[in-house]
Amino acid sequence: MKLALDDTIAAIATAPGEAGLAVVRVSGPAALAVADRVFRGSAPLAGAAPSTLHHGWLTGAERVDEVVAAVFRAPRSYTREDVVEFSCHGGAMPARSALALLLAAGARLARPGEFTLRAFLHGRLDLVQAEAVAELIGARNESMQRAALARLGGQLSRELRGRLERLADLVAEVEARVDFAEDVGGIEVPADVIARIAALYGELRAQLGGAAWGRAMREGVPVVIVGQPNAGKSSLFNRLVGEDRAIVAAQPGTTRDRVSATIELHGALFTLSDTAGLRETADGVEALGIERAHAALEDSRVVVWVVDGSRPISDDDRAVAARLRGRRVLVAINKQDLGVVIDEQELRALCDEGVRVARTCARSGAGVPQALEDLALVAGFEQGETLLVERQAHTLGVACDALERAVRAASEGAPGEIVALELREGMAALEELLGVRVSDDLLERVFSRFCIGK
Ligand SMILES: Nc1nc2c(ncn2[C@@H]2O[C@H](COP(=O)(O)OP(=O)(O)OP(=O)(O)O)[C@@H](O)[C@H]2O)c(=O)[nH]1
Ligand SMILES: [Mg+2]
Repeated sequence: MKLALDDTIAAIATAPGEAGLAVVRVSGPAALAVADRVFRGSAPLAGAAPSTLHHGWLTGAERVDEVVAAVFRAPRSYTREDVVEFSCHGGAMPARSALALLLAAGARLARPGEFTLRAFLHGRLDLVQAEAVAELIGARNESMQRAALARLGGQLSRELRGRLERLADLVAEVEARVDFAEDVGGIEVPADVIARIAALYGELRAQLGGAAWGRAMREGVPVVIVGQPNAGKSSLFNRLVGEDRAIVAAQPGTTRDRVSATIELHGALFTLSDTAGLRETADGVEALGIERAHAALEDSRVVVWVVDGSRPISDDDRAVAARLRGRRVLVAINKQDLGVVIDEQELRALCDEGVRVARTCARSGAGVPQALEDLALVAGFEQGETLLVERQAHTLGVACDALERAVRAASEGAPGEIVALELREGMAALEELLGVRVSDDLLERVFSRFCIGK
């Protein structure tokens, strides 16, 4: 990608099709001059005050549209360059004719994402924020929208910049010891510096943990339904997903395979999986199903644990509870219609703090709407949870691995030079993540995902 900033670019910024308006955008040093070649209003736009609107006509050999021109002057514009945005009539022709006029008047057709690229090159956005623009445009549910807006607002960038600064300090400290080895007592990395590297490493790892969550949000947060045979898992699964997908039968050990369905709750996607009841069994096929249930449990941070409320807690229940530690759990006390004998206090005590309890009758559907609300809360994206797009997760992973190697080397008493090398690699990755230092290739990859006109 040629990173020229000296030419003036133009593109249609709105989606094609019949609509009230279509917007054509011009940005660059000659934006006002180019616009004035085709715009006929009460006065030339070159003399317009910053951030003002002007009515007029776009005119070539003949008039092509009646428009409103919005004038933004550098640096107070999306790209930090002079920008004119023409609001044309919507539909197939007006914007296309307007664009043709602007190109004939000296603008170049913008490449996908080139307006945002310019905002990045002029320092208005870092790379994480620029990616958030694409994420926002592509957001398909409220959670994705919220996450993209948080990143656009710079939340993740600030965190990452803080960590990059701390890493730079650590590099400086380790290297200073190498440079003045005699003065500061040896070239090994002292324990307090190792501890600080390890702490930073831990934070980056935790942040990386959010990456899987980000992917899940686009594809569906995995939620596994577990419990003992016959507790009513399949019945509840069918109720939660709103259709009869899983086989329900009075006989324990009915479900063998994992059955999944995706639902939307408060704008986020959840992929629910019904699984085989967990118990010791001599039946080979059932045992395979139970293995699958365990595997599903491994993949899911969110669990719905279904218990039969009409029976007291059994040792098998306690065994299930032990497997749920560290996960977000919604306990569904099912079969409410049969009379509840289970000890809810004890049930809660078997779980981590923060567990939610729902009361359901999967047979009639009673309590299911509330269970869905509870599920959304249990699975809820915590504030401040970092959601990363693939590139960010990958680059953060590179930084993590480098810091992990640095901690290991330093702990084993490796010379400071070696530790510094690893730290520098981590720094380079964080810089790439933020776009402090990036190759043209990377920019090409990031911005080619954008639509034209953004
Ligand atoms: N009375 C009553 N019966 C229920 C309720 N939920 C499920 N059942 C019944 O309990 C039996 C087992 O239900 P399933 O949904 O197949 O239970 P499961 O947990 O999937 O069982 P496995 O697949 O064998 O592990 C069936 O006869 C259901 O009709 C409920 O809320 N009340
Ligand atoms: Mg079942």
